[in-house]
Amino acid sequence: MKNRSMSRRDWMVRTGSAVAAGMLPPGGSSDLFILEEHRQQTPADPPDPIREKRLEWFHEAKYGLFIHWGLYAIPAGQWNGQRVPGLGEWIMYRTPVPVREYEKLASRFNPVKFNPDEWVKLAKDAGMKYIVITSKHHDGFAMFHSKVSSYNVVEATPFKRDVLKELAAACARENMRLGFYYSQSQDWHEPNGAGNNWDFGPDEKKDYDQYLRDKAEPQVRELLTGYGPVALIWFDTPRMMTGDRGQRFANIVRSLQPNTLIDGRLGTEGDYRSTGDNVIPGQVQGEAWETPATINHTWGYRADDTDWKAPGQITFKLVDIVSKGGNYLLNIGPMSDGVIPQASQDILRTVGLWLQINGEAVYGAGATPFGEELGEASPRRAKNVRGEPLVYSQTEWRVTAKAGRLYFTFFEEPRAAFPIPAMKNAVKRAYRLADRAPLKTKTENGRTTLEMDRPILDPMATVVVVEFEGNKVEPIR
Ligand code: H79
Repeated sequence: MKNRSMSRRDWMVRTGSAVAAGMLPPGGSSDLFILEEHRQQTPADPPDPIREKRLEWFHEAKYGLFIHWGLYAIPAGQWNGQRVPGLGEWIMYRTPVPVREYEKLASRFNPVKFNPDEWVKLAKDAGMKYIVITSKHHDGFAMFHSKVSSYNVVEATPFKRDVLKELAAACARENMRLGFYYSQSQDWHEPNGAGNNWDFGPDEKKDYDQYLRDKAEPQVRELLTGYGPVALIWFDTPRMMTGDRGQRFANIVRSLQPNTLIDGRLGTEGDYRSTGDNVIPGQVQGEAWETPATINHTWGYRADDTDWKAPGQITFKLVDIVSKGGNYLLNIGPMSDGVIPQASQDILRTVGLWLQINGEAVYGAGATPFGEELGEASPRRAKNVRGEPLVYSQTEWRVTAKAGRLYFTFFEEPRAAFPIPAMKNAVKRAYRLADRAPLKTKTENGRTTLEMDRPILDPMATVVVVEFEGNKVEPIR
């Protein structure tokens, strides 16, 4: 967007005082920024049957664990005793730290408490169906044993262990799908990678293809050959991905592992649309999509960011996203000793307990056939910060759907007689998902209402299953 030329302050002023007053993370409102490079590439229309096949597991999975782990976990938001605001993994850029200085972190990276089996167990307990971990973030440091750059976890650290290889083995043991985040454009360690203008001058003068040919492309090849089946390559910030550069990466992925998904930030067409960081669309989206999101405000660990989202908020976001046809890729930032902050573990496990009981409403569930529950469009056609029609969102309840079934998830006490949105299909029966307790229904003039017990069963969210005639709802608008 045009905001790149806008200062952070201007941007906040333009987005209104609510943001400035209430929503500021400790390091500034960085996770509200949407940059030009996050503009999305939407998959081709009409749908490609090979892509649809590749996406089957993704549609079923709905909920994944994002892990941002790298050298930036050592400074954890502070450089030489000074707090550096913003995203933890951006500390090299924001300080800025010269490459020769930042590199020294590698000699201190020794996460002796790293236990990949525990990480996978956490994802499982949380009810997450895939993991995506940073193989190389913008700082250029590879968390795997790369032959094309010795700036990697095996050769440059006292730890000397291939983190990705060990995590891949743990995932294989537990049948957990594993994908890799790879920063294809920004690489602040390389003279010809994008982003580092403090050591290497402006990007415009760089021999970008030298970096791509000698590091980024061979590293993506390594990830797709040495680590078993790769569920997904998660590219990010597609700067300078002009000409055939994006396609060159796509060709590498497709030729080595044709089933591997490509996210929406390669710079050329991927398999699904990635929203901006922490952005959840207001309406049902027609194609496959995913929201990458933080559990606090940073991605990479920051010692001072303890502003965690509550389990109830995460549950709402998950069901909200599923009801709009998307996936939720929720991030945690492990510390430099290999431990995942306890608070984030507890939050994930609390949501996991809810999913153990109510997961049927989430996994493999499709979008709402209605939409009235999502909110109302601004009557005066106001636009949001992204220039899309502004929706005044409603958060009381959401609907997800499977063949012959609707799942109404209530986040607040529903009206005593809750009217099911108008549809042609007759209601067969309704029951609470948690304990299968039947609900009374009343049908008048073809419109069915649910008689709900009060208080509703689960203070976090209660799911009511409505079985109807036929497979697919035909709403009456
Ligand atoms: O990996 C995570 C982020 O590091 C990455 N995407 C997610 C998944 C990301 N790359 N770029 N951005 C997010 C946008 C970054 C914006 C900011 Fe900044 C970084 C705002 C403050 C620091 C750029 C630099 C804009 C102002 C300073």
